[in-house]
Amino acid sequence: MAVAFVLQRRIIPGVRRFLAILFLAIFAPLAWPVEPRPNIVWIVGEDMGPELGCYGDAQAITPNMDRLAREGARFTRCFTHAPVCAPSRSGLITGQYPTTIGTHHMRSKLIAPPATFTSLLRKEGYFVAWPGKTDFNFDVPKDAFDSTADWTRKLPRQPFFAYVNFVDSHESSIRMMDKFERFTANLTPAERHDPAKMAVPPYHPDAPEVRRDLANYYDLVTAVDHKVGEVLKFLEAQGVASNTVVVLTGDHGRGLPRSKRWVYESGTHVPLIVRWPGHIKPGSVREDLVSFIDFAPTMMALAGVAGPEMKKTTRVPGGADSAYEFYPPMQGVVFLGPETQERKYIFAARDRMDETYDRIRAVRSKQFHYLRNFESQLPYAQRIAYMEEMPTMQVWRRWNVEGKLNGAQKLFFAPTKPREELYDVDADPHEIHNLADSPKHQAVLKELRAALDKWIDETHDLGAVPEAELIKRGLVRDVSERYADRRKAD
Ligand SMILES: [Ca+2]
Repeated sequence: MAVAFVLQRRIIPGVRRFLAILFLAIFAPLAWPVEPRPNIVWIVGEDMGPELGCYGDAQAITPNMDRLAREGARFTRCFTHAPVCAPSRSGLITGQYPTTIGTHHMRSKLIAPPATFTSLLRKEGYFVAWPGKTDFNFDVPKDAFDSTADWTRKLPRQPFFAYVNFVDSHESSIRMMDKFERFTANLTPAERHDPAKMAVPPYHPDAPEVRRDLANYYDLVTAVDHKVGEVLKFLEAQGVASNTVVVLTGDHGRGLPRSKRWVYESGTHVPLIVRWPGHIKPGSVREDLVSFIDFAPTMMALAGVAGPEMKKTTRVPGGADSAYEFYPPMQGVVFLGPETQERKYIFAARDRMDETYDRIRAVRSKQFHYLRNFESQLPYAQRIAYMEEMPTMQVWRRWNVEGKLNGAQKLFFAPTKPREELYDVDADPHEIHNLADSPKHQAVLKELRAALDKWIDETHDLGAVPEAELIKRGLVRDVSERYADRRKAD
C-alpha cells in the first residue's frame, strides 16, 4: 500500500508533469502562434528624390516603385536632415543629428562614433546585412554588421535587417557617359526620356544641357526601378515578403545644382514608401512629417525594443577630455507601429561641402519652410569643384555671364544671401518667392525662427564651432589635405 501511495503521490504526478511539459513544448507553438519579429529591408536610391510616378510625377517611369506604393504606405513629407551623402547617412545609422555628434561637414571623420542602430539590432538577435556604401563620416564600427555580402542572392537567416543601395542614380552617372550607358543598358526605347519633353524647374535656365541632365536623371531612376523590381521578386520567391517590412527611400534629393547640397525641398525631400503586410493598409497615404533622424528609433521599435530603451545615453570613450563624455540618446521619434508619434517640424543643416564652407539651417512645418543663412555674406554660387562638373552648373554660370538669365534663374548668383528665407511650399514648391519680409507672414516667420533657435539649443548644434576647434577637441580628424588641391585650383 505504502509503495502504491508513493507511486501515486510522487512519481506518477512527476511523470505526468514531464509529459505535460513535453506536450506543451511540442504543440504550444502550434496552438498559440506568436508572430515572429519582421525582417526589415531598406532599399535606397542614391541621390534619388521623389521623382516617381506614385508621387504624381508624370515624367517618371517607375512601375515597380509605384506598385510598392499601392501595396503599402506612401509618405508625402519625408525629409533628410542633411542634403548630401555622408552627413545624411551618419544620422540615418546613429539616430542622431550630424550637427550634434560632429559629422555635419562633407566629408569629415568622427573619431569615436556613437552606437549604430544596426549594432543594437544585432544585440536583439537580428542578422544585419549591409553590402555597399558605408559613407558615414566615420570608420565602420566592428560591431555594425554581420555581413557585407550581397544578400539579394542568398537570403540571410531570420530575422534580418538588410540594406541595399543602388548607386545608379548618383549625380556622377548623370554626367559620366560610361557610367550612364552601363546603368541604363537594359532600358527599352520607350523607357528613355526625351530631353525636349522634360519640365525644367523655374530656377534653372531652359538650356539643352539642363534638359539632357534631367532626362538622364529620370532614365537612371527608371534603371533603379528595374532593380527594385528584382529585389521585390526575390523576397517573394524566398517566401519572406509577407513578414518583411520593405522601406524604400533616397539618401537626399537629386544630384543637380540647387538640389543636392541645398536644404531646399529639392535637396531634402525624399521618397518614402513602406510595405508591411498585415500592418499597413495597401495604398495608404501618410501626410505627416517624417525625418531621417526617425529611421533608427523606428527600426528599433519594429524589432520590439521599446522607445524608452532608445532614450538611454551611450558612453563615449575618452571621458572628460573629449568633447562629450556622453553622446545624447537617439533624437528622432517612431513613425511606424503603436509607438508612432507625430512631429510638428523637421530640421535640416548644411555645412562645409568638400572644399567650400557655408552654414545654413532650416526648419519646415507642414506648409512653411524657414531657412537661416549664417554666412549671408557668402553667395549661393560658391564653387564646389565636384558640382562644377555638371553640365547644368556650367551652362547656368555661362548664361549668367552672358546676361541670359531671368529673375528666378538669377537668384542663385546674387553676391550675398538674405539672412532669412521663408517659403510657402504648398503655393511655391520651387521656393523662389522669399516671404521673410512679407507683412502677412510675420507670425509664421516668428514661430519657425523660435522653433529653429530651440532646436539649435536643445541639440547642441556644433555649427558655430570652427572645424579647427573640433579637431583640437579630439572630436574629428583633420581631413583638409584631401581638398588641398581643389583649393589651389580655385
Ligand atoms: Ca548620395
